[in-house]
Amino acid sequence: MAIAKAEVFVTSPGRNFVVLRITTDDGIVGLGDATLNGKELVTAEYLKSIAPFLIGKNEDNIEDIWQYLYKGAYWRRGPVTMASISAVDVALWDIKAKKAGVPLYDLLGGASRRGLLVYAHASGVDYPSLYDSIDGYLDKGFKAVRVQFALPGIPSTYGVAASANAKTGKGESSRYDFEPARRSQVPVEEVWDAQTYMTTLPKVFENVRNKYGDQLLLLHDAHHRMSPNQAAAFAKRIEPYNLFWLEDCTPAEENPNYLRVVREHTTTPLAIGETINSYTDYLQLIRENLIDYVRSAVTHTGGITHMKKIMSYAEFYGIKSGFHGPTDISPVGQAANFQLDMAIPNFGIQEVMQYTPQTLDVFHTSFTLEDGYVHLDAKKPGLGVDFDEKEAAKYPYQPAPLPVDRLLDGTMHEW
Ligand code: EZ4
Ligand code: CO
Repeated sequence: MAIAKAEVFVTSPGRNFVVLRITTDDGIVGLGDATLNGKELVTAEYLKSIAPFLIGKNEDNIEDIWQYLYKGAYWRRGPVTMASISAVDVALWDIKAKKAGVPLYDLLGGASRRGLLVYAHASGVDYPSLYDSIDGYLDKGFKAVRVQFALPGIPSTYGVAASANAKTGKGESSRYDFEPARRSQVPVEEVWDAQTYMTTLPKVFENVRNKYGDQLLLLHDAHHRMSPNQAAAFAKRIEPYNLFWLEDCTPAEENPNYLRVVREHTTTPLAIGETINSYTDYLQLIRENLIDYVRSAVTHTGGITHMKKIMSYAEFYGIKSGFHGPTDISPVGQAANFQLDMAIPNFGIQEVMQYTPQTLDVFHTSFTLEDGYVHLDAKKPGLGVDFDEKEAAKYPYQPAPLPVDRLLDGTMHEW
């Protein structure tokens, strides 16, 4: 009853992923995901540095190992540390559930729902391509879509699929090819203009609402691009279009009080947290009801152990989950999101994107998507994902930093 091996893999089947594989002395294998987009070699190195600490420890004592890695690090928190701790934590939960012969959510209190409401990424460079993209998801049964739209006069806009193929939103071509980081040594530079954005997007939501009616759940990601006051004005302006949420309307990671400004002016629901990685950053946001949805990924936030605590705290404030689930989280990490989603009472919605076929050759998943809901295989013990080491070795790491952003005059801005 001890951890015998902790191995780290970096693989790039379309984009880079960091996999931790823990093996017990009786041969049970658990998987964790430490992918941190653009910084994959850093978390891989962190995991290699703590791997020796794990050997010989009782794999059952997940909370103690978590505290050992968190308090024991001395240099607490931060994305690299928390993503690395998460990989260990998720791998240990995977092992515990496999030993019990149950899906992981069973150990977290059991299933609280039949399936997980998910949303997909629709986008367009113009109205025909946006409607094509939305129609593609509706044809597949999705009930919720995130809508992003290209800004006139701006060469590329966050969240808008870049290739002609991805414009259609149908079949294979629905793959959102903007996110797979553009592989280069140095970041791509993009341009941002809030004035253009704030005048373009309300019209887009109006048109989408008019075309698709009231039932479509409509989400949008502002990606930290507005000042607190701009965000307040924008969120107020789009109220008539009844968004499910407005994500990252302002970089409140810098100061949670930014959201107070927004809250004072609007009832548009607010989601934040994909760059937040610990409870300390959530305390004020939750206690003061400054948000409606917690947006962190399990993999970036210390794993299931830590995220479950954050969601329990959020529960007492009427705040729900909307875990980050882009393709820069591996299927292992996405499975960790799904397992926690199944168990918590305050589940809201789950983000999903289409993985490349190569990714699905490396990671064998067992979840299915039907009628806008993800279903987990109740017969599959643990996370429900297997890792093919040989297949992974075919795809060596390639540098792929995230883009950076500048205003029209060249000033650096949040991406
Ligand atoms: O920019 O995952 O809501 N989703 C997002 C993502 C993030 C990337 C960063 O790694 O904002 O597209
Ligand atoms: Co986002």
